[in-house]
Amino acid sequence: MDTPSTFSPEETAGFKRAAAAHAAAMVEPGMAVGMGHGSTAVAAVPVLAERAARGELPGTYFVPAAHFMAEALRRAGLPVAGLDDAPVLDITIDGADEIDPAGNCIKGGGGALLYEKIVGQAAQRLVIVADAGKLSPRLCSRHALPVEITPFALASELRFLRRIGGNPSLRQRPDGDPMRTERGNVIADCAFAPLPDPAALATSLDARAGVAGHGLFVGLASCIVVAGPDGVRELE
Ligand code: ABF
Repeated sequence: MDTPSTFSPEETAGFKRAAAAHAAAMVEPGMAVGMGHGSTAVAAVPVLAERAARGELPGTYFVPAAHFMAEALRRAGLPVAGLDDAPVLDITIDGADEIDPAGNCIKGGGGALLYEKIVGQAAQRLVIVADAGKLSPRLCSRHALPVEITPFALASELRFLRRIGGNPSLRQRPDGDPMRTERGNVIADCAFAPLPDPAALATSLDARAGVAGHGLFVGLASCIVVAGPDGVRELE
C-alpha cells in the first residue's frame, strides 16, 4: 500500500535516509533502543552500526518490533534483546504511514502494528521518522487504517467496522490467502473518510475484544522527525 506523494521515489528515499540518520544521532551510550519496522526505521540501522563501530555506543542494545528489523540489526552486528530484558526502553525509533498536524499517526502498513505499539509505549521517547510525503491534514486522507483482528472474531469485527464507516478489506498475500501477522491474526485495511477525531475512533477500537490492535497512534509520539526538500525538522 503506497502513500501517494508529490516526491519522486529517489527524493523520498533520500528524505527517509536523512530522517533516519537524524534519529540515529539521538541514541546514546548504554541506551535500550526500540526499533520499529519499515524502510525509514531500517535506514537508521547502518548509521547506528557505523556509530557503534566508531565506539560511540558502548552498552547500547536494540529491541526490534518485527522479525525483519531483528534480521537487519543482527546483520549489522548490533546487539539484539527482547522486551523482557528491557521493559523500559530509553527511546524507540519507528516509521509511520500518515501523520497529522497534531503528531498523531497511522502505522501498520507493514503489518507489525501491535508490536510497534508495544515498543512505542514501552519507550520514554517515541521518535517517528518519516519523509515529508507522509504529512497529511487529517488521518485517513491518504492511507487506510490497519486493524488487526483475532480470526475467531473476524465476521463480527468486520461487521462492526462496516457499521462505523471503516469499509474494511482483508489484507491478502500474493497467493490470495489472508495475510497473517506474526501472531496469526489477520489485518483489515479500513478506508475511513478523513478522521475528524482520531482519539474517539481509537477508543472505540480499543473497546472491541476481537480487535487485537490498530494502527492509530494517538498522542504517542514524543517527536516526529520529518525530512523534505527544506531539510530535516523535528516536530515536538
Ligand atoms: C512501519 O513501517 C509501519 O508502521 C509503517 O506502516 C511503515 C512505514 O514504512 P516506510 O518507512 O517504509 O515508509 O513503521
